[in-house]
Amino acid sequence: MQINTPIIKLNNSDANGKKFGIVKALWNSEITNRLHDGCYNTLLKYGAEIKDINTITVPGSFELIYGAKKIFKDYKPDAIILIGSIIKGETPHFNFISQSISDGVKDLNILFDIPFLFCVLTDLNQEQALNRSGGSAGNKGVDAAIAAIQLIK
Ligand code: DLZ
Repeated sequence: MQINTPIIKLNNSDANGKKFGIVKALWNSEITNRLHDGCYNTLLKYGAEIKDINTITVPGSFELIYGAKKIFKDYKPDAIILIGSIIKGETPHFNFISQSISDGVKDLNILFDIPFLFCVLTDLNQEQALNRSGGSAGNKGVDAAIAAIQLIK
């Protein structure tokens, strides 16, 4: 059974004429670059133009919320995708950052009138992160791009 079937079927031109903001964290950049590639190429696949996709970077996932507010104000996109990778270490830091970001993205969705997509991997180790960023478990950047297009369709 496939559990992540898109609810709304997309046409190849659904992203055409729409503006997308992407905020990418540089922490664990091997993973966030893979997520970004999946996301970016999917937006292009559905008709978005290069001039209409604006990516900014922030140091770590904790700064994604600030980056999203900034790109919202400066660029006025139709949707914003937040890309990060948090990998569990020896301390509870993982829990604080993960919870803060998911709360923050929820708040952005309440406060502003465009969708903010949560493309932040929260993995127990590097292997899991690789699997979910273009490995055996797909690429969550692709999923986030599809969800963004569905929401603004
Ligand atoms: C400090 C930190 C740690 C330990 N782990 C991660 C991580 O796994 N993924 C991530 O995106 N960022 C991490 N950071 C950095 C924080 O997100 C943030 O950039 C710093 O705490 C500065 O505010």
